[in-house]
Amino acid sequence: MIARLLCWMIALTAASWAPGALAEDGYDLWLRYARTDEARSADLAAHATIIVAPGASPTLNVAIAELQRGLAGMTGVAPALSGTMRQGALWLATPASAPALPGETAGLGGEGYAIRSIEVDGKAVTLIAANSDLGLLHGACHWLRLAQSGASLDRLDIRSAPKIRLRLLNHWDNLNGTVERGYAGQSIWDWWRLPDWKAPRYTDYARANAAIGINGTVLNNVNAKADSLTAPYIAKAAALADLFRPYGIKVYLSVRWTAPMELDGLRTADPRDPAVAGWWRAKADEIYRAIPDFGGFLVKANSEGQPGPQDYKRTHADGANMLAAALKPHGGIVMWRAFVYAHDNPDDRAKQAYADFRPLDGQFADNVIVQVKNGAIDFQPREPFHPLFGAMPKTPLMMEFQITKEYLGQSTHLTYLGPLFKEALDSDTFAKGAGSTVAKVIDGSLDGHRLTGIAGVANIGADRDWSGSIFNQADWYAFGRLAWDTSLSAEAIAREWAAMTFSPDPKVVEPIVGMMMGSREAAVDYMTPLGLAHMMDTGHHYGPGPWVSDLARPEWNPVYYHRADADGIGFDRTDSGSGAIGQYAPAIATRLANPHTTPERHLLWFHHLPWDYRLASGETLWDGLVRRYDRGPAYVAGMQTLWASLKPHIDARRFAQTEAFLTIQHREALWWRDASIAYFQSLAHRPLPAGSPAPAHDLNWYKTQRFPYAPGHS
Ligand code: BDP
Repeated sequence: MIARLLCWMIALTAASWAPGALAEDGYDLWLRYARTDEARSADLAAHATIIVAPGASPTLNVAIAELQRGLAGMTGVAPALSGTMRQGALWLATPASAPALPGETAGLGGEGYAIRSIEVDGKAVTLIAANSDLGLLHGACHWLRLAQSGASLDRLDIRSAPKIRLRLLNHWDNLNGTVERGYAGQSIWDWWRLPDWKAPRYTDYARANAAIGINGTVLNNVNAKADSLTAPYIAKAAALADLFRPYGIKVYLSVRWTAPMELDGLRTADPRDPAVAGWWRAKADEIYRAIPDFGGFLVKANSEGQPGPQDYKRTHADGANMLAAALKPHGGIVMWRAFVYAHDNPDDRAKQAYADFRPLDGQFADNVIVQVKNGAIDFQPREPFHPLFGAMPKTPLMMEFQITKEYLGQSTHLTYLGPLFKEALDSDTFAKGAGSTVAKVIDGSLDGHRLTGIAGVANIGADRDWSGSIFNQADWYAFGRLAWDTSLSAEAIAREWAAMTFSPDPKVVEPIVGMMMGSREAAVDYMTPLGLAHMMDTGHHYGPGPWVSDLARPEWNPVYYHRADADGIGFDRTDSGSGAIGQYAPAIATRLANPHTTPERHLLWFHHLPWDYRLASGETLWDGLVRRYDRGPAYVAGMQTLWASLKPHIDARRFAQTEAFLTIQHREALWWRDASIAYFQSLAHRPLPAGSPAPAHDLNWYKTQRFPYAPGHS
């Protein structure tokens, strides 16, 4: 018996040291701190003393721990803590710990930092200065980012402070462990075993988010269950809040409008009813007793069947303000979503949020912020910016991006979202003349708002690599980096991420950045070129379904969006159509009224055009459409070739995952192309342009594909 046990032990020991047992699995995200070469190691080791004042706070402790972990990982030697200056040291200081700090921290606010190479007592040191320990944590993370990505650590002179106050993840996680539109496994929150079992992963989640400046997290799905407001679930949220607090991350909850009726039998959820307002006040008091720094509520009301104040003939403002009053004494806020469209409203879906919300401008309480998706429909591969941006100057508007790729290839397609986020942020609303960008609307500078925010629907799940694929991590990373600083370029962010995720070697970074930068455009090409939208199949939104026309509500059907027939294709949003163009500022509307002055990337979003309409290239709309459908899979094939060339430089496990996923992506890109062309050709009755291959199957084959178990649809 003992001999057998010994055999097992030997076998197990051998297995755990077998090659590959320590393979990279993506868990470490941008906090890998991989061992550097000797020269760089020596460079980094010169900084192996951390100077801090005694009596560190929990936040300063996590900053120190991160620096120690990072330096130990990169150099093999754990840095020492010291109270006195040493050559090369990293000096972490706030005005409270170092009163002589000469004006270093002015203008950095509560979260910003400065990193400067200075001399103190004849010794060269790197000063990380901030007004708070949280600023020091962010500064330490910035320094570690430089260290990991091979950047020079000399002559540093960096100042950085976020312009946007709330930088939040929105988890669409359900209490039963599923995730709506989640493609990375079950929910990261083990609601059942919380609050007793606090998985170590929660702390790593906080580290990863703090490193990119995320400062809040909405824990549950916007399609909320009232149960998340019961005492046991408040205690679970409180346990997470306790873990996240040292990292400067606040917890928020999505709330269900009818919670007072469902949980406590109130006869109404009318926001003007004193009993309803009283219920929410008491609920807010209860939450703040458990979570003193609770952030506030996120609300999806009167949208896609969710209840809301309109059920009682009240407005969104009435509803938001009632909740805001309950949170106000505690300093909490309400994020009220503008993602609304009603089953009994026959108007163009793209117009409905504007129609509902714009008249309410100026009516929201000062602790309400209206959360608007980047486009007017729904997180499509490409949408023009939402016309509400720039149209509600008296109301703070918060951006909502979708990091999880519901409409961009879900778990397996490599479609880097940095360029999509940037395109939206850089869009010019012309609200106050040229230069009134969406970024300036949401950072408050255009209209002088102090309550400002940006949210990303998280792509995080229980998968070991957090996001379902290594490359999906880049979207989480890019969201955080842009939330902190909207002026960063998508390419610079991709470069940082690739260096930290794989290697700072340009032989690795450059091809990877090359792959990433065109990848979202490629998805637009094979899914929804030239301004098409919502071509996805029913329910799961996985794969093409441009023919779908049998769903209960018109705007759930792809045919509603493309309106293709024998004569042409596209949604007429000019004055002769739905008139949606009129929701934009006149400078934009005038350009969009004419197809020839409409950017081709949005052409069919705004215009219904004949198949023989001439594009700028001189080719017909039909030929141009097909050419784009061809271009998408070709780009993916190019990514496959580039990735294959990287094999000698990438660890086996992560190489294999990406290789397999690119194979899936290529197959599915062809499927998208073929199905879309087969369908549109059945209407347009035109031959494919020379060199463009016929679809692999007939239209009926594509129509009969079924995917009842596609993930993400809860
Ligand atoms: C859509 C999703 C749906 C969400 C909705 C929302 O398909 O699952 O509930 O957005 O944002 O994109 O509320």
